[in-house]
Amino acid sequence: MSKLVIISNRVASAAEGKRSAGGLAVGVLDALKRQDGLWFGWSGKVEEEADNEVAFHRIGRIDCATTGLSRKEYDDYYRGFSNGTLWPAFHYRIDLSRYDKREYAGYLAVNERMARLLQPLVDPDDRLWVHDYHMIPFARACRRLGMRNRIGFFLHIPFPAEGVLRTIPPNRDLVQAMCDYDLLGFQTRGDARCFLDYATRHLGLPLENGSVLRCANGHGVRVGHYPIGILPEDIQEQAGSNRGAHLVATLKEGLQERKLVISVDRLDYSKGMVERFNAYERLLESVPSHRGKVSLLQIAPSSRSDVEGYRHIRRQLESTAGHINARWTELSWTPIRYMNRTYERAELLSLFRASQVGFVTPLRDGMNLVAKEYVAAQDEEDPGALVLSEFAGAADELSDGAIIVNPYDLDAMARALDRALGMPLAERKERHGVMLRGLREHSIREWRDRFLADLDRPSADARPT
Ligand code: GDG
Repeated sequence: MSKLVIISNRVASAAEGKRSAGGLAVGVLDALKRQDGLWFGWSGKVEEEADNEVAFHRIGRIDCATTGLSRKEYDDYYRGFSNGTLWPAFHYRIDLSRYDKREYAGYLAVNERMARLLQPLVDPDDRLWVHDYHMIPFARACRRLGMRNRIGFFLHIPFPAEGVLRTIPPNRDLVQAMCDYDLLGFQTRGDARCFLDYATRHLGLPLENGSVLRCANGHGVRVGHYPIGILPEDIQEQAGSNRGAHLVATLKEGLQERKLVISVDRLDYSKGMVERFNAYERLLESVPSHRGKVSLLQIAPSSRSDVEGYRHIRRQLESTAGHINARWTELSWTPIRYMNRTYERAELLSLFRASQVGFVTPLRDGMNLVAKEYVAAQDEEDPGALVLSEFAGAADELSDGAIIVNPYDLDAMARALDRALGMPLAERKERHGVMLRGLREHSIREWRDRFLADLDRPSADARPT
């Protein structure tokens, strides 16, 4: 029987499988849970020399195969081109994006080495599903090895507009490499449109039937949008379980009836945390009745701390929180609780349920699973309100129930917070109901099924032999 092979930069270890803090890992684990398959990628280990060994482990029923990276590969491929060039540019931070052609060569070489290591583990009728910006040229590397499997690619982060993409010097090569997939999936219609704009207008490739791009080599690539979802029932169950009860009790004791606004993000400059803290301060300045009556809890586990932009955002956030707290704190009230740590998933979900407002305001985000998890974790009889950035992919699906904000507009964010904190129960229930229905209809299972069904659809061509 053919299997599903998932390829992503990083494969969770057995221990991380239980408490992973990345959106991709959450999505991949859920997608593989009910299907025989293999998850292949980097182990997370950095060695002096890459040894081309593949190690195997299991996460529940899922087989995992991993390899290490050499120090140089890590610097060029991971820290360099993936997270120093692609991530910032794809999130519209061209001020933080730098380019070094040696790093790009390293990025291509790691994709090629990974493809060579995977090849012996793959049967000809297996389907390959490649994830995210680290692995854009993976299909091209496979094709060069003669692999003719169906290969799909899903981009978890935004795909930028042409003018931004072109600031990455090898933009043409990257997009041409995407032509070696059979299916390209994006989070939103807007992302898919940006890709098609570039491919049709800049590269002059024809689009057939609205969704199949005819590439220079004659191959047809199907292009679509597949917003990643969650498992709402699972989240509801965990949020209401008593695994987080102790934590919530401690929190409530400290809050003493104050309202709680919660934000949870990997510590990343794309998540808009500084702007968010400033907007919260604007609320305290402009609506005095909230002073002493509300707390903001920001949970932000560290991420990519060896990339310079990340060290900077951490310092900036600490100083912004420090400044706001120094200005407003009273003996019995701390306005911002900023925690640079992770929680167990069930604990996190219980904290979502115990908060009156979910404050999710990235400057750019492919989807943002936290927004969806916040909604699913609520008590349906007394749900919290969601304030959500218009620049999160999730805004496409949640705009009927969330208060949508522009994260660059501090006054508008402060007004939105004020509105969310004072929202009557009937309105909260109505908005929550609309969002929850949408999340149930478009769960992560539907995301996986739709993507794989489209990957199986014969594309509009026979791949030239
Ligand atoms: C990328 C894209 C896209 C966070 N802190 C803890 C913790 N988390 C979990 C959250 C959520 C996940 O991590 C974060 O997912 P996001 O979607 O919010 O963001 P990214 O990590 O940037 O993910 C994003 C996603 O891929 C999927 O396609 O939505 O746009 O950037 O599940 O709950 N989990 C635990 N403890 C923590 O402290 N257990």
